[in-house]
Amino acid sequence: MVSGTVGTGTALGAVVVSLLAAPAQAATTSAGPGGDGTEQVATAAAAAPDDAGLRAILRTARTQGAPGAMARIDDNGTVHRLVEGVADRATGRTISTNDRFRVGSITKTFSAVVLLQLVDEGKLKLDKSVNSYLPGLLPDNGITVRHVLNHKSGLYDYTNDLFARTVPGFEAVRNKVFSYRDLVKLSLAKPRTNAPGAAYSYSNTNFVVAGMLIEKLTGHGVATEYQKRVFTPLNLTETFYVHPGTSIPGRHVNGYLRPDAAGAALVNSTKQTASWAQSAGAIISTPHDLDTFLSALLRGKLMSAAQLTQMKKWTQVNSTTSYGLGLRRRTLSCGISVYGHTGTVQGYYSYAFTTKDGKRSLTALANTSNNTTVLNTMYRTLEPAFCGRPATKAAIRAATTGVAPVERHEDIAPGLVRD
Ligand code: REY
Repeated sequence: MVSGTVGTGTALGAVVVSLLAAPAQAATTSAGPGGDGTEQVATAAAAAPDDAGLRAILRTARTQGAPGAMARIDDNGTVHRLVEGVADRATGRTISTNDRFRVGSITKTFSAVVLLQLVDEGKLKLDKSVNSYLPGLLPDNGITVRHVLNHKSGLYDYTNDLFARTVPGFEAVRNKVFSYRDLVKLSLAKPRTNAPGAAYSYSNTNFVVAGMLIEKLTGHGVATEYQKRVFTPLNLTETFYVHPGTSIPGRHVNGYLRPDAAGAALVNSTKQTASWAQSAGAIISTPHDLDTFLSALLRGKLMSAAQLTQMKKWTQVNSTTSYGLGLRRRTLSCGISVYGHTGTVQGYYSYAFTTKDGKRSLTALANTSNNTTVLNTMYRTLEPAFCGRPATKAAIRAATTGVAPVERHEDIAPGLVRD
């Protein structure tokens, strides 16, 4: 079943209406009106979201093994909701964009926001050693808070080993409660990937350290700080941090983990402590709340302009992706850059991104994981959401049939992704 677009059409005005005839327009830079050579960014000349293209991608994700897939776009007051398939295989209940789900590493953006607020309050300095706040925690005083937030610490990602075998790895931790120190210890048992600051290497360990910093500097667990600093001020009533609870409160999407063995039945992975992830990946939310969160972040509502500038100091990850501080930037085929994060927890692949001005946001979810094909399909939701209808027939074919070039999911360390 598929729900239609809700809302009153584009709110972007006459300029955009004329652009719709020529899809996939990017924001452009042009000379100032007085011909004085002043550079001005033209007002949001983004093409309208391509609902049909988005729907086709969600359908593809289903044919590739996701029981359900959904997307919500909040476009300057106009809401687009698209759903395909089921939230629950046992009952057959259709997935809904109002359903809650595990957001995985989108949690990292929340953790970074809390730490940058603490910088604003003068309680933390980005370029100070982590060990100056948590004495003796790390083996190298050269690892700074910034290195942790931009994945340049060199701290090994302990999840590589925990989930080397997908279902046994998951079953071994699904009811386990780890302390942050347990997780750091697992990481430090392995050689570091690089010297502090020398290279980008995505690692959950970094955001476990971020959680420890939050706890140390505030005297509270991360649940309290997320609630006080982000969930409550933005009225994110559908967003939760229940660790070490195992259930998703209220109406939610079930997660279905794909085993490594070809053809084996999906494993219902909805219930788990997510203790292996905590401040790196244990938040539960909805598309509405994630869109609201990212929009507020990019509009500068969650920290000072100075800290948002720090958050947007980019390290190039690959040709289309850069990483800031707990924030990812993707540049799309139409030239638009979008800001947000991706997330993977057992049974859930999620994408949440917004435009530079926070005016258009997308959250997309498929309720399976350990399925690289589905992951790459979901990656393609960004194009119809932010670039609009593809300009050529070849691009339309690519968007709907899965022949577009796929990239490795850069959030997961190399050993983890299996086809
Ligand atoms: C952990 C493994 C993924 C997931 C991870 N997630 O690090 C963080 C993120 C929080 O980036 C699991 N894969 C899967 C395997 C592969 O078990 N053997 O796909 O569900 O969101």
